[in-house]
Amino acid sequence: MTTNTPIASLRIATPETYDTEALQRLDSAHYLHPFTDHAALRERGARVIVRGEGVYLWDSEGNKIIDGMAGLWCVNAGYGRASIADAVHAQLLQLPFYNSFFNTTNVPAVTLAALLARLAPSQFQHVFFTSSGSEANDTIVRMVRRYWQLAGKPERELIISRRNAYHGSTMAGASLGGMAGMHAQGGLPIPGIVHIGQPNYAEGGRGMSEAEFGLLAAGWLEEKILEAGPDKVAAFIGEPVQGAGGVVIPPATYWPEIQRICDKYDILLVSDEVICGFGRLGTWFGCELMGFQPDLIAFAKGVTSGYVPLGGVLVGGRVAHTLIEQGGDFNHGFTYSGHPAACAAALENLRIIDTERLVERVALETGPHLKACFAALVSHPLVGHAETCGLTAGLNLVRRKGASAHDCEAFPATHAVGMLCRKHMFDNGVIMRAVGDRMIVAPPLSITKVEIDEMVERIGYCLDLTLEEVVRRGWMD
Ligand code: PXG
Repeated sequence: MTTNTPIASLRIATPETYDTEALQRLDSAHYLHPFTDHAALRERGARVIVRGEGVYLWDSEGNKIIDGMAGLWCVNAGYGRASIADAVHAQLLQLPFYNSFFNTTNVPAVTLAALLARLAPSQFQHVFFTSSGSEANDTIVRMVRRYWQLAGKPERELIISRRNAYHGSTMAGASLGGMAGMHAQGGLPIPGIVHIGQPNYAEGGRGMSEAEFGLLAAGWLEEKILEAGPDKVAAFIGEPVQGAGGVVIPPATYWPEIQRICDKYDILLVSDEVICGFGRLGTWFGCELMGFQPDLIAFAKGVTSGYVPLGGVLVGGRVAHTLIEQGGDFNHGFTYSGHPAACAAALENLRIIDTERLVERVALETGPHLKACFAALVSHPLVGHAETCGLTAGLNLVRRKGASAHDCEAFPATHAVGMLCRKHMFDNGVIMRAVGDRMIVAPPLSITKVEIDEMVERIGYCLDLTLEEVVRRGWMD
């Protein structure tokens, strides 16, 4: 169909020339999207997003959408930041690329490394750059194994992660992740990675307090360590709050107990902060809110607000010292490690987050406001329970409400009520993610209280539409 398309016509269309159907045809003919059922997409046609400003997006049909997911948990500073574009532009003119291999460095990478060391908890004085969160987690797998070799314990290779965690889509990232659907498509996880249960109180905490459940769930780590043999275990990895898994917020007792167990068995503790880093939870890093001191931190997304791809690993003193003083060459790296334009974007983005006090605003103003708004949504007949942490929140669509999260009756999974609800949101100008029947948001950190009110009002309206449809289909009385 498109093999004869003239090359000259394949330029980026301007707002005056967007032809949605033509773009959808090209999209369906040539573009394989991530995590997408392409046969279904071909039927519907992809929505073409063409512009962003603040917390709003516009599609090629002129619809204005409030972006409750900050792109994909990443546009922390909001859209349309000319100063980030200017910083990247200036750097591209000055030096678009040079590598950091072979005893070479570049000015933005050095400066960003120093800034990250300043922002991160004090044990982090070193950083390794990648271009994504997946690459950051692959780097972590290689780094912890190298660390234990150098520490004289090469048999410590096993990494413990959690079910329903998301750590990326590369072979190691998908293996660290605990997504059954991903493991089923290609012989994963790779050897040397095992999983324990997630600290999901609504799912597993029936009959106990949150505090008791937190200790129980952390105890699964100790059980797994003892089962594997403590001298075989290299590291434990977890997201402070599980994002893609559905905004799973652990009880306050969980992470301190995980820390105690890792210390007891001398196991490296890794915090995957690809979502929680750079202010999402109201602290610069999620581990600070959750009260633990990791040895390694994976980051990406919010470090540049997604304007340019960048990720990396913050390396704590214990690992850094061993790698630097005893390690010689660490045979690992990417062409784009420390990419000057990506680092320039990060520097300007972090300056914005700092000068606009976005992290404090999440802690003191916007986060508490989102909490109050989601607490109010629980009065809706479809909403069983809702939880928030900083500027991320989730609510569960249920068939019958109960006195607590444990007493609600879920819809059968085959009804896919979450997807139905997501479609109403999509059609009515608000983006919310569905994880099963849990609807989640993580808006830009630049969102105002007034914009939160607008987002929540639209969410309420779409919940009404979903309720009407669910009743019409006879799925609810
Ligand atoms: N760790 C965490 C905690 C993540 O959330 C990654 C690693 C991988 O990062 P990259 O940059 O390689 O994608 C992520 C990514 C979703 C969704 O549906 C979430 C992510 C990616 C795609 C979809 O919520 N998070």
